[in-house]
Amino acid sequence: MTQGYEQNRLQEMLDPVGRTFRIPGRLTAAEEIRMGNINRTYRAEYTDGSGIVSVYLFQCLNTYVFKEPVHLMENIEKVTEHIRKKSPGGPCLQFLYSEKEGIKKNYLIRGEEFWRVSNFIPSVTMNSGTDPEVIRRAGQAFGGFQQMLSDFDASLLYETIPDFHNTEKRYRDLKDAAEKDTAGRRAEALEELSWLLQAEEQACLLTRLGREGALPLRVTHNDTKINNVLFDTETFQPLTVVDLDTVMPGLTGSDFGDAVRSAANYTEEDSTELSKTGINMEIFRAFTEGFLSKTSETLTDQETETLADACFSMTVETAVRFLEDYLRGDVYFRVRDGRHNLERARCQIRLAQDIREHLPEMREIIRTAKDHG
Ligand code: GN1
Ligand code: MG
Repeated sequence: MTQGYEQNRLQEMLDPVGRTFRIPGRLTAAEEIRMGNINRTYRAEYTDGSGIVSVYLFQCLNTYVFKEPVHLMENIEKVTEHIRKKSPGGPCLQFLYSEKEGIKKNYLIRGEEFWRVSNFIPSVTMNSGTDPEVIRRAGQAFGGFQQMLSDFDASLLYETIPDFHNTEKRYRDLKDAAEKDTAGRRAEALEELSWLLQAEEQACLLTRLGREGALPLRVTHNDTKINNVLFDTETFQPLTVVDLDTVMPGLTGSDFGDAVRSAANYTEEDSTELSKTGINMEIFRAFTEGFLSKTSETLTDQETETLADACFSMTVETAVRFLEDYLRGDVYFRVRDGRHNLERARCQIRLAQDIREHLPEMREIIRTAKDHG
């Protein structure tokens, strides 16, 4: 495919969306941002009559994953408004509105597609293998995010994906997928299945404690992959936390564990170099100190004591989800090829094994950080 052809295709797709949101000027450049495993994201440049360029972020939501996108957008509107009040002047995603016959909407439904458009925040994102100081700031950003939402009324939020971090339910789904074996892939995944099954009880600890009421329900982000923090391109200071599609009532440990799983792995989450995969304790320490510097005063003892276990839970849960999707024939996550979900699952299993060996050391780091937080 030539570049010109690709440009035309993107512009033809985005132009009518931009017009609905009454973006001034002409669409002069567009590119897909290949980040995120669920939605499709594009960067679009508009040029006005005097040559001034403005940049926007277009997203086409995955409505297989998000069944009620209108409710999801209502959630985001409420949450971003709350955050804007708490940190006025800080950069924040702001969605554009269309207006038809007096009705304002921050989305556009076009055939099967669900679109939204926001301002584009010039920034960089991090993956694993980043400088610990930058990761410490990411910990502060996610901890601060949770802190800002601590007085947000959870009953105002629609549950965009029910049971999202219910590890027990994730296991039931995995077993169902393995039993049905619709894609005929089970034989390829026997070793992974058997490892995950022996880890089940330990992995479900967080969910069980939540279910029993031993851990408080808070308003959490629920998708704290490290690349969901935007950093300033020069100073590497965090600008804002993005990807608010799954902000829902949840457990602190889910946010902490998911962030550790993505930031403190020596490799990317889908690496096939499994001998290198494992938990980088220097990064873990930095993230923990950053996160607890913002949250330690509000966390209960039980929450703090289970943060290390939460890293194990979230890593295993992610492996369970990748393997389930592999067995179902790649219906949920975007994949590079037919092995991708299996490779992702293997990498998360390897990381979980390494986390299990480091749990005592991780607990000690959390204790020390809490005392100094
Ligand atoms: C998905 O699209 P992205 O990368 O933000 C997924 C997360 C997983 C992650 C694994 C709504 O997030 O839960 O941890 O992939 N988001 C959803 O890479 O399922
Ligand atoms: Mg996401």
